[in-house]
Amino acid sequence: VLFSSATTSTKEAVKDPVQEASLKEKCFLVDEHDKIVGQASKKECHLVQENDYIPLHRAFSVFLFNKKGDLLLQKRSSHKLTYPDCYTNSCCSHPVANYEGEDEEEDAIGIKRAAQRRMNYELGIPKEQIPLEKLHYITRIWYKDTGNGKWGEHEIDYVLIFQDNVKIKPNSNEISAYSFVPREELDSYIPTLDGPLTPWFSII
Ligand code: DMA
Ligand code: MN
Repeated sequence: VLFSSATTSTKEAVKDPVQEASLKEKCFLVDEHDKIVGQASKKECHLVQENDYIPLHRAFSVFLFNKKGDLLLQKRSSHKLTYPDCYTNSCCSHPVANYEGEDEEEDAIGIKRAAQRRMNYELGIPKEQIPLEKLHYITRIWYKDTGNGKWGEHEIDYVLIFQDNVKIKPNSNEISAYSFVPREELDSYIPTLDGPLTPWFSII
C-alpha cells in the first residue's frame, strides 16, 4: 500500500500545477433528473472509484461555428488530467459553485455563464463577443466513460451552439491544437487525426 501510494504521489507531483489547482473547483452533483443534489470537488467527480463508480455531475459542451458553418475542433493539451491529447468539440467544462449564478437553471443561464467564462479562458475570446443570448441550448446527454481507468467522466452534458466569426487565442495549458472544419470535410478529416476522440464528442 505504501509503495503504490508513493508511486501515485510521485506521478501526480509531475502533473501540471494549474490543472492540479483546478481540481479544487466545486462541481454540481445531480440526480438522474438533473436536479442538483450537492457539490463535490472536480477531483472527486472525475476519479474512477471502486466498481467503476463516478459521481454524476453537470457539464456543458460548446459547438462553435464560424459564419460559414465550419466547426471549431480542439486537441486537449497533454496537461489535462482527463482525456489528454484527445480531439474534441470547441469547448467543454463544468458550471461550478466558485462562480456566482452558475447553478441558475432558468433558460440554462447558469450553464451559459459557465460557457462564456470557459470560452474566454480556453479559447481567448473576449466575453463581450460571447453574449449569453448567442449561446443556444440544444439538448442534454447523459453518459458515463471510465476513461483511462483512473480519470473518467459521468455527466449530464448540456450541448450549446454558438455561431459567429471570432478570433481564437488558445490557452496552451488547455489546448495544443485547433482547426475549423467545414461540414463536408468533417467525416474524412476525423480518421486522419493522430489521437482519439473524446467519448462525449463521439456521442454528440
Ligand atoms: C468537461 O470538460 C466537460 C465535458 C463535457 C467532458 P473538461 O474536462 O474540458 O473540463 P475542465 O475544463 O473542467 O477540465
Ligand atoms: Mn466532468
